[in-house]
Amino acid sequence: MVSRDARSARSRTWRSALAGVAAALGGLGLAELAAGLFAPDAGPLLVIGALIIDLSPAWLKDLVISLFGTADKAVLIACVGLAAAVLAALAGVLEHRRPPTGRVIVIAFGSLAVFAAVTRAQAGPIDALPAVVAMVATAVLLTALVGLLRVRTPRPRLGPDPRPDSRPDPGATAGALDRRRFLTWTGATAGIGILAAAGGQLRQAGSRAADAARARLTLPAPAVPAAAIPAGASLDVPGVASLITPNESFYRIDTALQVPRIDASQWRLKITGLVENEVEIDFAELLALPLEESTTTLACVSNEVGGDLIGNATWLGYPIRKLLARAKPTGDADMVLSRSQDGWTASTPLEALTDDRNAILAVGMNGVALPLEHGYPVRMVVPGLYGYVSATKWVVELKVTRFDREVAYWSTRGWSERGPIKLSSRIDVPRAGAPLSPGRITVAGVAWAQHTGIRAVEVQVDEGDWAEAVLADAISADTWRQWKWDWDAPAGEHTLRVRATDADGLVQTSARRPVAPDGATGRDEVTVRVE
Ligand SMILES: Nc1nc2c(c(=O)[nH]1)N[C@H]1C(S)=C(S)[C@@H](COP(=O)(O)O)O[C@H]1N2
Ligand SMILES: [Mo]
Repeated sequence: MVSRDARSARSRTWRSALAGVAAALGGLGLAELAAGLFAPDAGPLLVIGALIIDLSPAWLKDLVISLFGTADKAVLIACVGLAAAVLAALAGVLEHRRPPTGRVIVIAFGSLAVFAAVTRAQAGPIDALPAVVAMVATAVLLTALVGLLRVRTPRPRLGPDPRPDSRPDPGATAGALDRRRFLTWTGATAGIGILAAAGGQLRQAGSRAADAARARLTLPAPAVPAAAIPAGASLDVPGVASLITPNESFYRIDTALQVPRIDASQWRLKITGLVENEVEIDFAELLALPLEESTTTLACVSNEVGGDLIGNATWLGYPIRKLLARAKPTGDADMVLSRSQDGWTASTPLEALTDDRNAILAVGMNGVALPLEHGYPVRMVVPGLYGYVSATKWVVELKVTRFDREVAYWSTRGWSERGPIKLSSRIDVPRAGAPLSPGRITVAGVAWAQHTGIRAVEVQVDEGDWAEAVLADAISADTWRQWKWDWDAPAGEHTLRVRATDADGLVQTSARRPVAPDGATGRDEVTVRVE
């Protein structure tokens, strides 16, 4: 005969295994939700699956593909899920018998998932979030559910039972109550996990739909093509930033923890505020307008002297001044507060959007629809102004207003209300620390003074005289310009400095100022050893 103690021990083993599985369902479900919201494609099962793919030998991959064909990924995820369930059950049992062994298992495998998430190609720090959620939530739920197995279980009675036999056994009643409580909480945990996972999946399906819609979009041909880029605009010096920055390597700066995924067919832009007519335009209407192409260099106010928060692209869009002309700003207006779908705002002088500069509502970047992270479906591009006061991505509203009435996102956080881009220049080659031998060395880089243009660039070695660099042909005043200078380098340690002069004759200052509140100043320099 099996003793009552042995039976209850066995049932508690089953229940602790169940607790482990439910805790993992809860934790992984919440992780899927986090992935759906903040880090698509970084769900813990998925990243572990990807890690396994990376680590498996070619023959195994071939075998799996030959066995399961295109279902190979689904099979892999199912296997990872099954393994996770077995591990979770084991963690439940061990957490019950030898706490905190179960939690240790959860933390160990959670750490593996975090590792898998952040070591993927193109992974950002946010991609660790789902795995961290899975680890922490599973550990907490496991502790709580296994804890329910311990409370108020009948205590072993020492000595003779003083109660008369006729009384109901309070231990047994409490046991039934505890069991019900345990099952309720376990079921609830598993249920929440499943719901959260479903929510995450829906959310990911939504973002994939936005990706797919963007990929399908064919942009109209420009009514006004960009001025041809002169052959002499690139000096073809290896190591100098390419004249046009590829979309993949274009710097990205924004406050969006999660890139807004806008359904372009739902997108509308409203022009509101101090206008005679409110104007509203949808995406199809915008694309039907005569679009213009222009090449403009965008820069971030946080770009340090010599930094790389700057890029040059050919944009396709519609002049904002033409839309504003329809809206007819009233005489007292002096600013446009542009707002993105996620609430971020920028304050742009009305004049910069109505003068002859090519301020546009852009839909295309280097021949393709705007990448999601660069503002799909529509963003602003305004030559001559830092991004934080002009380049609103995912833009949905232009509110015509006054600087003394509204303050934009960064202007309430220590940055200036106005942000014209400062004249600057950068040395791209030689790089600090590169091995150099005496003789001819090409010093080269880029210089920019958007909307004014560059007239000259000079280079100085140590404290010597400034020497005039060769300038590449300009694309326009709105783009950076390459420069180079051939240096007959003597052995020793040397410091190279650069300074630009803009088309108005202003010489780049040597006074070093930090990026806040309105852009860094100073001169880029690089120290090299020639030997
Ligand atoms: N919606 C939104 N637009 C934004 C920002 C932002 O945080 N949110 N950042 C701005 C800043 S500070 C810069 S420098 C540019 C950068 O544009 P990019 O990421 O396409 O290079 O976008 C601007 N537009
Ligand atoms: Mo910026």
